[in-house]
Amino acid sequence: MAGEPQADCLFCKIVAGEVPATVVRETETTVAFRDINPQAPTHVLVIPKVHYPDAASLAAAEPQVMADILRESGQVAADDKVDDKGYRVVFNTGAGAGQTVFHAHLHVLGGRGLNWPPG
Ligand code: D5M
Repeated sequence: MAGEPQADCLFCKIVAGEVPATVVRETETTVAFRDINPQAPTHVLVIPKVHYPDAASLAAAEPQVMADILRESGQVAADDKVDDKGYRVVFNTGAGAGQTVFHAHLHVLGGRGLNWPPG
């Protein structure tokens, strides 16, 4: 059922504590942990505890959780002290945009200069 943990989902396993992760923040609805393959000095993923495959489906079903994720991204940037120089938040959506894990997640990238447009 939508929102329920999926047995084959890596990020559901991180939420459940079945796969280790470097967790930096946790709330009732979200978990934030360091990306295993960082693309910047700060590279943290903020995910909902509930399972939705991408940002749009999460926002449609649970808009408050989406707001929680966005608030948490700001806290991550502040905690890592990258908020003053600028940072980027990204939801890759669909394989064509580079999404590889189909549990919604917001990338928080900072600590270096970031080009626009992204690759
Ligand atoms: O981003 C998926 C991201 O998930 C990618 O940057 C690597 C990261 N990843 C994959 N496995 C792990 C574990 N086990 N811990 C932490 N980070 C992980 P996407 O937008 O789907 O390409």
